[in-house]
Amino acid sequence: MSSTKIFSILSLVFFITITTNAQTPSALQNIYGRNSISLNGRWNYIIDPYETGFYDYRRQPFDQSASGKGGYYDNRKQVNKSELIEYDFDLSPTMKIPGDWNSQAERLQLYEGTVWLRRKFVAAPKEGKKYFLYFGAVNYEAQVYLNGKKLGTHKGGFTPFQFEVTGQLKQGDNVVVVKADNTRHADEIPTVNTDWWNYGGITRDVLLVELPSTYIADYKLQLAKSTPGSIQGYVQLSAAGKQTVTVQIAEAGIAKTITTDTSGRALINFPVKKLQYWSPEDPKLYDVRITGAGDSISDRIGFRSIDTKGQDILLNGKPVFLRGISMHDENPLIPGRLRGEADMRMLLQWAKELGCNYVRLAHYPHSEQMLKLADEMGLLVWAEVPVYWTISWQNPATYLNAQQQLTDLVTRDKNRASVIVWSVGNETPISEPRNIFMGKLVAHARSLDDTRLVAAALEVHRKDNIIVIEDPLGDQIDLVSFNEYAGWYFSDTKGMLDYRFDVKFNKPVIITEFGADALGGFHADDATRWSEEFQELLYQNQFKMLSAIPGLRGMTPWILVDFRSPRRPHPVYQDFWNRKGLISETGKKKKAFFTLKNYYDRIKTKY
Ligand code: GCB
Repeated sequence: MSSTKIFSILSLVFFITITTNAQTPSALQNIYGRNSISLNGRWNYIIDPYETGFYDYRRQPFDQSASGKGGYYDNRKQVNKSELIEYDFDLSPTMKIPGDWNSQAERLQLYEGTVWLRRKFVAAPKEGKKYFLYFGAVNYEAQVYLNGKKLGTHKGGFTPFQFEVTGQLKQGDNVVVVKADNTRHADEIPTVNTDWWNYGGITRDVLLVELPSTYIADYKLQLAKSTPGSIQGYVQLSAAGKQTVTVQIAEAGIAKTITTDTSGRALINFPVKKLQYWSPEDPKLYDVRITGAGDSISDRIGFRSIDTKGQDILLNGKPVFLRGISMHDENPLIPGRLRGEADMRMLLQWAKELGCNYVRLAHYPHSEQMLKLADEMGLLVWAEVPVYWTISWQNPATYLNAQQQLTDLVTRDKNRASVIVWSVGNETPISEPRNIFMGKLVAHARSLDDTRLVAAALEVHRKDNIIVIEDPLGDQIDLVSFNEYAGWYFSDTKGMLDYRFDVKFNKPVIITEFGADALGGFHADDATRWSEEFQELLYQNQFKMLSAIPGLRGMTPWILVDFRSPRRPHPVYQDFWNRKGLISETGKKKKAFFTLKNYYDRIKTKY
């Protein structure tokens, strides 16, 4: 029986994701709270630039032929010596999963296209249980096959997905094959043009997850925005019909039994008298346990409120200044995508050393563990979808793709206290079709979650020496949040001080980016581009400029660490690195790191 049939109509309604062959749910809530076996480790791979393992020589997909056979997913081995098979996974090299492919073989460094990845594993499926094959992220398109049968397709390089494999999973030996394709396309999200490395492959965890026949598919518990005296949300079971569910937060004295409605959903609305609110200074997490319908799951959830009032951002009702830094999901020391908790901790620890209480996780969803770590370490988070620069605003499929990625992000991270902002995009140029597209995304984010702020990193315009923020999207979002590169992309470190800001909205102002490239260890006078001194002076002058904005409530300068970018070819200063990091590619702090740290130390006492 196919996974499509196994899913009830109900779960289809709730969890439609971007697939072609199968409808599969958005990520199950709290995947790391589940019984699972890890399929991480070494996977054999075959580079397939012409997609020979997917199409026959008439360019017809093998998996759509009458037999469904012929592709590399058959995982064939020569059994007699006259047999012609032009691939062999067993004899092919291996790479580490999770891990992008670019960082694991020289000939893959700049590769864009298809790579086949295969992992053999042993399973012992039990009667009455359900099984899911889960991927934390595959960039960009994944076609997944289990034991030679196609499970489905997923698009989107930074969001999780899974396929139900109950009935297809065998006792004993199993084999999973993934065709990962990171080819860029104009109509996709992101589009062809970005300022980051297009790392391909299975970049996050792969898990085989075991669940009871009816399971807790999703839940949300958050401090209500309008009535902070209560915890609100829901528990969603995988099956329709009335069942009782118990929610316990022992430390807060909460133990409630609620009943699901005919759709399997039970609403939560618990008044709370005494709660220790989560904040960067005191990142208190409560143990939460949900039990019902033969399933149970534990989580650690923090409770806090976030709101705006005039030009203030209120955290737990009190004004807060967001001392932030932007970061990519990249470890410069590999260099490649973050591969586990140690890599994540390293980045967030650097942010803490800078004196941050806030991070911008640019420009796409970072991993689920990263958000859990931010919860634990007390860092507020701006979370974003890769609606970046100029995408196909008028293509309905592109919009649906963006909306799905936003849904998957919010679905996954809605219980994380650290997340205070959903960002629907970055530097998207004003036009009527774009305004409609972005406006719909803002409304969608609000419809999914009314407990957080919604924003986007806007562009600025210059009129003489005035930097104007007048993007009409500013009316719809909660923050006046914009990127501004005075001193780098326009003007220089002296001339930038002549600029003033004209902010057209009476909302909290957040500078989502400013910065300058500096090659770590290159020292010169402060008028010399690429020098640490230039970058340092630019930061100092930015602080002067920004202090003139009355509603300034935070910033996330660009960026914590140098990162790889195909757009940066200068042979001496760049070598395919964007050098705007405050920390170099070798992990060494540049002068501007301390400039920003001093500034944050100074203003810390004000808020
Ligand atoms: C930006 C983009 C960011 C780039 C940065 C730069 O405005 O949002 O993705 O990397 O500028 O360095 O130019």
